[in-house]
Amino acid sequence: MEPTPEQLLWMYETMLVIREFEETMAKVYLEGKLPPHIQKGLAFDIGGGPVPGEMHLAAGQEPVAVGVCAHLRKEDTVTGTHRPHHFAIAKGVPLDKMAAEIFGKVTGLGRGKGGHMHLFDPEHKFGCSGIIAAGLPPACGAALAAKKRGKDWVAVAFFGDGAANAGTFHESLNLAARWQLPVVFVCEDNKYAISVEKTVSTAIASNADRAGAYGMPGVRVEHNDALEVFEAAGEAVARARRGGGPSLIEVKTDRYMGHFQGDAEAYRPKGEVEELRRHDPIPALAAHLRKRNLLDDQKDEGIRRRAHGRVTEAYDFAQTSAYPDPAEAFQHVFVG
Ligand SMILES: Cc1ncc(C[n+]2csc(CCOP(=O)(O)OP(=O)(O)O)c2C)c(N)n1
Repeated sequence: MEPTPEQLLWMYETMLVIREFEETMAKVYLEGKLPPHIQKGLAFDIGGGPVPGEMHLAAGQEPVAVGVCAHLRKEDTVTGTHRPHHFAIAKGVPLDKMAAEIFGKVTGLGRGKGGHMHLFDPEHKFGCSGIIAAGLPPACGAALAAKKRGKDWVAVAFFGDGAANAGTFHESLNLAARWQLPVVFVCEDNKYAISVEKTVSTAIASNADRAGAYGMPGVRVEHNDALEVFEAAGEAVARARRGGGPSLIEVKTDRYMGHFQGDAEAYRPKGEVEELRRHDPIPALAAHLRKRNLLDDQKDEGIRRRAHGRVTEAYDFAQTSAYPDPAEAFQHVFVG
């Protein structure tokens, strides 16, 4: 399936937005976490600064999000992971409300109570969780609801290679296949689960091979390339939409940053990130667009300026928004 010019340009701009969102966050996140704490003997104060708590960024993994979401509509559901920004952006979650949520502001998606791992947007049908593999069962639920209501909506569950060894992965695949649910399972193989290499934790090389055990098609995309992901996802989404049931895609992708910001990354072979960045999927897609005469210097400049403007506006909105009133601390939350 060939992407249309609109889909190609959308994927390119969305990858630029994601990359800039993540690189900006990497900088802002460090505010208040390094000196003077270092002088006080604390190496890294994870509770300090405007974005307290852990931060998992997805720079490098953009092709997975855009290659799949290019096929989705607003009515389709997406569940993400603890590393969720690229999925949310590609699904169309408003950037300003997402940024505000990450900064803990009252204008955020969850009025500042969820933070970066818990972005929920019912309007754009997006949710995610800090619990590994927790997104697969709700994606099956959304797919079951669509099927029962006679809609051609699909659900996509994104998860990591580490999550593919969790029980809910196997339970969800079995249920989705048994009930022929319109769901697409998409595994991001970025080589690591925190510091543990996939080769150490997983008995087989490709999680796509596990699909056969549940009677569904499985495809592995070998390159971190938006066009390759687009092609594999196109078939899987179309199959789900026409009532052909679930499928599983595993994409070989690259995490450019630490598992979390502040990760010393001692487990990485020396020079690994530099080598990965030599195959950056964003210039690769730009080159493809130029070859197809869809991009020249002037157009590229315009797209980059617009992407930069969208990210800057979102951060401005988040940083200038108010914190929630402490009086509403127990509103909208589960209190046991
Ligand atoms: C149920 C559960 N177990 C353990 C953790 C701790 N944990 C957070 S991230 C992570 C690794 C996830 O690896 P992977 O699924 O490959 O995703 P990636 O971080 O590579 O995107 C673990 C074990 C958790 N959040 N939830």
